[in-house]
Amino acid sequence: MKKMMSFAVIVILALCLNTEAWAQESKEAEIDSMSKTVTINVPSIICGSCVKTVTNALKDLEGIKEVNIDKKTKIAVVTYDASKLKVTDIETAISKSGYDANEVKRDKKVYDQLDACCK
Ligand SMILES: [Cu+2]
Repeated sequence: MKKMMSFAVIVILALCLNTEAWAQESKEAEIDSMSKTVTINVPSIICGSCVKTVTNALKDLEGIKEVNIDKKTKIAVVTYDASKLKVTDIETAISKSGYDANEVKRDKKVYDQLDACCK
């Protein structure tokens, strides 16, 4: 009888641990499902310095996970947390760093202060 009891305790413990692991997994999946990737046209990107400026501006935003800007295609691929940011937030941040983003025009004051090679 004693043996049966301790066996039961072990089984219950094992079940509890399993449930915990499962809960953790589904939580991670939930976080992941909020992660979105968007492609944004940044036609006024010219050089590596432009790429750096826009990348840094985006990385300052809370919820940005990854930024990849191709200066040849002038396309930014941005992965972000959709529970924290909208696409318009990303476009606005790019505009505020002096660059056009999709239909959002750049902030002219910031553009005027960009390095000469970036205009
Ligand atoms: Cu540049």
